Amino acid sequence: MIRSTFSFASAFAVAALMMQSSFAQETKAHDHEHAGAHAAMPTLGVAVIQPTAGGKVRGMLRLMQKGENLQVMGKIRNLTPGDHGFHIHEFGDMRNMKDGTSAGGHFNPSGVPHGAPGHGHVGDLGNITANAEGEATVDVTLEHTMLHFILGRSFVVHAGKDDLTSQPSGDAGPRVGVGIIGAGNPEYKAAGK
Ligand SMILES: [Cu+2]
Ligand SMILES: [Zn+2]
Repeated sequence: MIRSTFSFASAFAVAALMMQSSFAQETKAHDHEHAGAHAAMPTLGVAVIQPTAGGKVRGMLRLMQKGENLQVMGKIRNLTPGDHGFHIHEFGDMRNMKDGTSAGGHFNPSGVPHGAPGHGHVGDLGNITANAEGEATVDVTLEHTMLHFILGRSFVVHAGKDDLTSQPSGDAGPRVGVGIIGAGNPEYKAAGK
């Protein structure tokens, strides 16, 4: 009886030790996961705008995180003079550059109707305006937007003007330029490339 109690107790002690050791291992693995999650969020982004089939629209946009706001700056060339709808579309997918439709619709995580910047889709950036030479200068600030929220999505420039009203996308016409929003290489920042 005593002997059997003793062996029960030692079996229990061994089991407790094993549990402790596996707990220690789990804790270690958990710490490791957290180290990855604490990697720095990107603060610089870039989007190289490329033309859909038959077009010549090209550009380069740089994104800079400034606190909780995100600034988008750059130039887009070879546009027709005037206003062009300019949006963040849901997918950074350029597999169909015949018409750019693989980029999906406007980025709209909150499921609201299309509208003017700040009043519609998160991706509704309104219009950019090309001068007589077909060049548009972009300088927009997205308030309360973190770069990682739109990283891997895309900018799309349209042939026509976004009327900021028509559903589901402002009647802005065909997609003439698409660029995937990627993490920017900081070495290119100073050079203004
Ligand atoms: Cu669009
Ligand atoms: Zn929209």
